[in-house]
Amino acid sequence: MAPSFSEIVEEARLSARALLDYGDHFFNPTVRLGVTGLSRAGKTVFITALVHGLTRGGRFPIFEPFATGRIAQARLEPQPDDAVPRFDYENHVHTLIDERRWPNSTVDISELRLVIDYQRHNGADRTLTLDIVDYPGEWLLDLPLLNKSYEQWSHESLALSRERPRAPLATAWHTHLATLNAQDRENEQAALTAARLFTDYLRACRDERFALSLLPPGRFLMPGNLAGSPALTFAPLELPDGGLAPDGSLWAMMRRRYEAYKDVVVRPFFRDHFSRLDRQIVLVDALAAFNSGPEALHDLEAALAGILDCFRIGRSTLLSSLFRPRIDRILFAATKADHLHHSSHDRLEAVLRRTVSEAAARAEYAGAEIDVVALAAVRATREAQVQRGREKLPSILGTPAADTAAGGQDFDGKAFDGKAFDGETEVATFPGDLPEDPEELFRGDGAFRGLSSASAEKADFRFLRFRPPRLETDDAAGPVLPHIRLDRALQFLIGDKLQ
Ligand SMILES: Nc1nc2c(ncn2[C@@H]2O[C@H](COP(=O)(O)OP(=O)(O)OP(=O)(O)O)[C@@H](O)[C@H]2O)c(=O)[nH]1
Ligand SMILES: [Mg+2]
Repeated sequence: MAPSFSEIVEEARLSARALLDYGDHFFNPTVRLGVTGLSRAGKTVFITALVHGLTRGGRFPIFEPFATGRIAQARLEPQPDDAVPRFDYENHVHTLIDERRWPNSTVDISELRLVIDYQRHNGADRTLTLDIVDYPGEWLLDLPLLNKSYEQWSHESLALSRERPRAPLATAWHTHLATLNAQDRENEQAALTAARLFTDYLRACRDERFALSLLPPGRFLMPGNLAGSPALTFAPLELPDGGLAPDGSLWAMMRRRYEAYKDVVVRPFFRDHFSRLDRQIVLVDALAAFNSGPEALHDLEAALAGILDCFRIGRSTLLSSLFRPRIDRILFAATKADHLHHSSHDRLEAVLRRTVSEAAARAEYAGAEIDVVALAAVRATREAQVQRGREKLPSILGTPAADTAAGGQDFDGKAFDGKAFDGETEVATFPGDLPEDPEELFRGDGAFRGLSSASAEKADFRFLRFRPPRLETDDAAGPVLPHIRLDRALQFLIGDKLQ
């Protein structure tokens, strides 16, 4: 298909930007690191811990330039993009360390510049600028819309909403949909109601119990300053196969708005942010998906395939042979691994590896180097062996937050449900073992049950929400945040740039 005018203009702008960035790059090597993940995946905590560790001297034995003392210092500097909010680092550190609370949810893109002074292996002093860009994974999952017509998207979204476990959550929206005829005259009230019910359905899918991942358009759940605008007031319709939208019809109206969504939301994101990244870490809350059960895991798999597809889409656009999106390394990280005993970390990694590799194969992905890690940016727990009868159980100790609602089990097998935590007392929990064979998690035959298919007491895996750890403060430079494998992530993401 010949590229449309707007696509050509877009490409021209992209290439001008790439040249500009390239010039900059030459004198002052810069790595733009994208940090993304669906909402609550752990982006804010990850960036805060990473910057804290690099600037305050964290314990990073596997991050070679740091461990061998070649990094002289890392400091924050004003960021390059004036129109992007600054990542609120100082506040997040204060919340995490002084208040022992997790930072509040963030819904927008933000940026932070870190400058690293280091010594090359050959002894020369150099500087690497690391621009960290935090953006919602939901925006990334919107990119495939660029290649989809309204009709395609509508058809796919409807089909998905008729499958389990989504179908029961879509009842109200489907009922309204049945009263609409796509060929009728356009009608603002019908569009408003459809968009509202469709959004309610998306929100229900994201609910903790279901933890579904694949929910475009992303801005419906985080509208920001676009709330209520026509670009966000559309929904899928039941459409006849083939045929064209009659002028002035509801169908034409929905289609126009879908295209507007792509123009005002998706394209600018691609142009201004995505296409400029060099490296990418995708944070995945795989534990929340386990907690919900196999359907959530399959959904996550589809979302990861969608994400990998984005990197491919980026590479196959018109000018990509000249100005390829630069991402050459992608790290998929399962976050919050501190909810598991270390004996299960390798299993967590294996599950993610399986999920990503199937997704990569389906997306026929060949391009950037991909790796997988199970990590905890901030380790909120310690480990212990707890004797139960004759058995020694590999357990974790932590302080559950006072508002913890998720189910759990103590050592008498009693459910934690309904038990109030005071937010101060440490408890030992046995979160459940991940199965040795990752396939068990994906099978829907009840081999492994999550919360959406079993009550909290019957579910095979459940976790509590722990408060951030209490830290030793006898160190003159201030406390250091404990972590799990954050250094391995750093080594993969920027280790080669600090040779
Ligand atoms: N135990 C533990 N919990 C974590 C860790 N990282 C994140 N969490 C939990 O996950 C929640 C979400 O983390 P955030 O970093 O705010 O996630 P986010 O991706 O920035 O979320 P949004 O801004 O809402 O999109 C936190 O409130 C914590 O409860 C971690 O390393 N360990
Ligand atoms: Mg956040």
